[in-house]
Amino acid sequence: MNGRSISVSIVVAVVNEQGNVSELYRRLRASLPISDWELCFVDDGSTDRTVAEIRDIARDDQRVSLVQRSTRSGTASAQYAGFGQCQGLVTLIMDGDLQHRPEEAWALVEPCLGGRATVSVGSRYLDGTTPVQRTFGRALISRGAELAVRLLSRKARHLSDPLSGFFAYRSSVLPRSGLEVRGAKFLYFPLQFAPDGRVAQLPMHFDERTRGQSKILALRGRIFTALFSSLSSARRAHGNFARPTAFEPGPVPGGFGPPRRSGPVAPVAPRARVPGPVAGGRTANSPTGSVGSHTPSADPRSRP
Ligand SMILES: Nc1nc2c(ncn2[C@@H]2O[C@H](COP(=O)(O)OP(=O)(O)OP(=O)(O)O)[C@@H](O)[C@H]2O)c(=O)[nH]1
Ligand SMILES: [Mg+2]
Repeated sequence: MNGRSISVSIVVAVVNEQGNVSELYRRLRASLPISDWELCFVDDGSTDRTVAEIRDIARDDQRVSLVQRSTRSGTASAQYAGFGQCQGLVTLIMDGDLQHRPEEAWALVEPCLGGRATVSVGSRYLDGTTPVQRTFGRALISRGAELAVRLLSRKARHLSDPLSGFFAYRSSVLPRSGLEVRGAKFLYFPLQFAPDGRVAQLPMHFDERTRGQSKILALRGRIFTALFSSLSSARRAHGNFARPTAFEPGPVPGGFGPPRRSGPVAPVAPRARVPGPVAGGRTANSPTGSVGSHTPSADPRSRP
């Protein structure tokens, strides 16, 4: 982005997501209320038209970039590789299959950009979300995985959706290189590094995939190994790196609430409205909010 200051970097790991990447870009561009963002796709050897589509987008919009890796090395390491190429004050991680709504991206970014949270996590299980449709087997695996993560991670214990792949964090919380990132969930890295009480949760919709195929299904029994691998590498990384010294503002109003299956977790004040209409006639922050109100004086873009 040639030395321009960037508020938000959006990192999207993809494998064989043709059609989805173009629509994701279009919807993000239509819904983000700022223009100083960048979008980085990290592709691990797609065999369809995904890479060609991303190249077409990047040719027309310099804010879009592509990191190409030759082998499938897992979502978490792809997301960390993308983060390493980005410069934004806040980083947003989302999937490239449109199960995360681009129109809801800003709602996750805003608490971090406003300095009220270090990490903000999208949850599929708070009020205002659509129920996640799962087959019995898939639901059982998900609940087992959630339980395992809660038992093993003090940091993830209070999240209503500890397997979320839709989250934002202040980029200063993590080093941009040097961490060994493994497994399927990158969330545990910013979470591990974030000071206690600085994590917000927000309800997010989770849509059905309409194009391409789920890659997580191919993991089957290895999903647990992939999760433990992420958790243990995040814990090790945190132990090996000094706490970031970059600016971290005061506590998040409300911070964590207890884990709940319904209802907003943390208090409380209505979320700041995002200006402008977005695709499909929705507003970007249609679900109810769960973090405190915005402090106008804290303009993050003026911070170091
Ligand atoms: N770069 C990269 N991207 C991946 C890899 N595995 C999955 N992805 C991408 O990560 C995102 C999530 O993958 P999905 O297969 O949809 O997994 P999921 O959303 O956790 O699971 P579902 O609920 O079944 O969709 C998608 O954008 C995939 O294309 C990988 O090894 N490398
Ligand atoms: Mg998916």
